[in-house]
Amino acid sequence: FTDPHCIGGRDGVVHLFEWKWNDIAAECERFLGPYGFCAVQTSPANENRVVTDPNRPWWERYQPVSYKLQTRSGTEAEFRSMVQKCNAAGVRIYVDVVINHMTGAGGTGHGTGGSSYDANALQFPGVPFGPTDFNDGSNCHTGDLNIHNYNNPEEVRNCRLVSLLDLKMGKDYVRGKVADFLNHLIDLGVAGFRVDAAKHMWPADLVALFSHVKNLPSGGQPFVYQEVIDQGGEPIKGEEYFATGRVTNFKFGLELAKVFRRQNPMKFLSNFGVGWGMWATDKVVNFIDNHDNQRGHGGGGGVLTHWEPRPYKVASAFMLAHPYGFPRVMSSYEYNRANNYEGPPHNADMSIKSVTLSGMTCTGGWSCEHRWRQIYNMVAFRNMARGTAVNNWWSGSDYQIAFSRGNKAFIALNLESHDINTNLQTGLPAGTYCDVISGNYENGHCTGKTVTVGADGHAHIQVCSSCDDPMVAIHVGAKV
Ligand code: LM2
Ligand code: CA
Repeated sequence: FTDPHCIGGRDGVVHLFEWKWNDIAAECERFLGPYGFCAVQTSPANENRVVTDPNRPWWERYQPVSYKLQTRSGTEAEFRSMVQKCNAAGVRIYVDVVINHMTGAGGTGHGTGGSSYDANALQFPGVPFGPTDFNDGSNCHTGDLNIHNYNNPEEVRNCRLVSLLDLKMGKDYVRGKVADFLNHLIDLGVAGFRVDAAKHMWPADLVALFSHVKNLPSGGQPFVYQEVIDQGGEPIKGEEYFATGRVTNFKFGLELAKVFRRQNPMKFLSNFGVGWGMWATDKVVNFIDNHDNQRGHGGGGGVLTHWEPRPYKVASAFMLAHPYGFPRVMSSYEYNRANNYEGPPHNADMSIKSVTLSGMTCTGGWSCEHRWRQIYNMVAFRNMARGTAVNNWWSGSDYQIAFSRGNKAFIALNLESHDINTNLQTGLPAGTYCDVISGNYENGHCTGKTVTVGADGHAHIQVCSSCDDPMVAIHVGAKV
């Protein structure tokens, strides 16, 4: 479950949060394929509760009503067509699957696919699930059935997360329905799953569930990465979930936020990864921020986000330049930060607005961090450097570092108040290279600065200190 099934030497997934299936299909063909992204993480694809108070928040998609593939992102036919087009463009699709629970307790209504639900009587006829398919007072002992104490693993797994009706994943019937849903997605061409709220399910139940999930048509188990918020200090540990795939590495973004906010010297990154007490490289999915913690939900706060573009770009460039783990790039939309429930850009009828473009940049409220040059060019850098280690580590002072990836790529980063202005070993063959931070490499030409590497691999490296993007990155795929 740990193989991301990337095609053609690609690496890394972008979370196109709340995008419509048709827009993702277009993005795979016009951008993600050509620019070397391995995969897209979609928002949940199955029917969810229509929440109107507040009006259509992003988090309604974390309240399933059935496993019908009908949401504000589109229909099953649109989903199927997206997967086909993305696969044809060499881009994999991973779906965010919400399988720990159904809607919040209380209330009745309809889902985005027209199925009814009764959260008072625990009835979800669209599946169907009924009262005996949910955990209750027999195995959750908190009285109100909600989770209060994260130091009690039994409570965290058998009781309700923020009142969400908790599925009895220990029951064959429930597992069967969830396995059917996952197998249906695989039949449609999906290559992997982000398992929502994995911490709230028993690892053994996930092993039993995934024993019923089929292999991909192209061979091998689907890629599985499990949302386990383990920032230390609680009894539930991410490593309990390794039997069914990778785990989302929450320490990664917290540690890099401290470094790139200048609260912990950048030069200490020389042994970043396992050396910092994090899990093995093939057990993690790394990210600077995600859709939850960028708005203070899910372990929230403290991380860098697109709202702080300068350190965010430097942190993202480091994530993509460094070989540790499988990286996930967040692609956000703008919202009123005082109303962190706000859903994606929408039309008057609350349907999701299509993503619009002006040149390379997204418009209409879509932030599209994955289309920021300093980020997408580092995806190409990472692909070029695949299979190489960190070499030629240099640190000039606390907040100035540089390193190469074998003889394929080289990066220098500067958060001091003085420039880097020195001769460094780049590890690269002699030649003139395009700095892919300040410009693009197009048809053999560079629209930004260039760096000239001599026969001995050395180059004069100049990295500004007070500029917008205090870094320089070169690789063998962008030689002038
Ligand atoms: C996740 N990962 O493990 C998701 O990344 C996260 O976004 C989900 O919570 C969570 N697990 C459950 O799937 C979000 C959001 C919550 C929201 C839930 C359900 O962070 O705030 O809860 O989705 O929509 C909302 C209300 C909450 C209410 C609950 C049930 O904010 O106040 O609880 O619905 O009605 C009474
Ligand atoms: Ca549970």
